[in-house]
Amino acid sequence: MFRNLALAACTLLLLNPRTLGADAPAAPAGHDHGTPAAESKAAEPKESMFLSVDPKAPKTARLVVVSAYNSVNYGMNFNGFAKGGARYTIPQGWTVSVVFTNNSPVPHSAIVVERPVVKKLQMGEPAFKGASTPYPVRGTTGKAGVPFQFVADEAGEFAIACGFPSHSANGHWIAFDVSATATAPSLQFGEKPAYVAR
Ligand SMILES: [Cu+2]
Repeated sequence: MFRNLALAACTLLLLNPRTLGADAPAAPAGHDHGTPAAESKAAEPKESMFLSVDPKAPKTARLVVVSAYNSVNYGMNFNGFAKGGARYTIPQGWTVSVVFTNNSPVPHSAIVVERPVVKKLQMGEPAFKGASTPYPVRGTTGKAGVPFQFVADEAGEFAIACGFPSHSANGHWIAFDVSATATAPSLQFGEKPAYVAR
């Protein structure tokens, strides 16, 4: 019964995330946004959980990207951040090896796009060859890790966005910069100093 309620709430969320407010059926008290209870137990995100350097492969950054990590932005977050609130910076030319998981029964995905694309309803093709989960429009559910890898061969301001239609426009994206001058990958949460992986 409870599970059905939670799924019904998620369906509502899919249809119109912005209208889901404090009166959402599955919204726990004391949170800013409604969310299924199962999503609200996540530990405080720590940068080192989501970024490391591969000790065996040269110039390879390993990213852990978790969709619906917690209840932030109705679960439409990566690693607990939405609307560009977290920022990866990768040195140009490095290989980026991502493992994507989705904590929610709502389908989500991850696709690297140029920053202005996040405002669109559809994400189109990834900015780098291979830089998305399979079928980013359809999305995936389930906590099994989905790996993908690409070479960040062009400097610029990009984003890791959800490819499910309208999610990114509703904030389901974080910043992803490729830097011609950085010498090590880093991850910044909000206004905190960036965590540099070595
Ligand atoms: Cu999404």
